[in-house]
Amino acid sequence: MLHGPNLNLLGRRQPEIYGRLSLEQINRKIRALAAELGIEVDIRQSNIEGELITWIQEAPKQFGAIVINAAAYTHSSVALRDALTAVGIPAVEVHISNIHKREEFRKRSMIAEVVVGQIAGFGVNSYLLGLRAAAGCLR
Ligand code: CA2
Repeated sequence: MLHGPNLNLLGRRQPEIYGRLSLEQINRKIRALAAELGIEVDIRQSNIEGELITWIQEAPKQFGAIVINAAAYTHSSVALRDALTAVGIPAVEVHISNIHKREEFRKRSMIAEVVVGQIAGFGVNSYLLGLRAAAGCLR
């Protein structure tokens, strides 16, 4: 489970868009669901594009699927798209907000075409739905 830039600020600003839960509170819900589903989850957050890319590249050694909220890199990063394409394990794109009913620049996802599917607009539940979707992709 990868959280991209600025998601460490969750719960502190813009609660009308991103909710009131902190990233740690969201992570607790993710871990609880993983336990319920009987799967292992490793959760990481980075504000650095290259670090996310390194984690994606290393993922197949340890993990069967990736769930990613690439945050603002969603809209800009060819490098993240290339990394997700290169690794060859299924990835699920998640967003807390519905990026399709916000500013024009958020409607374009650079990674949408290389992931299995996208879940957006369900608040913290986007992560939980994403985890269920990824669990369904595990072999
Ligand atoms: O809706 C989402 O999950 C986003 O990926 C969140 C990103 C945004 O750039 C995407 O367009 C949609 C922003 C994450 C930043 O989160 C903040 C949280 C609290 C205060 C400020 C930013």
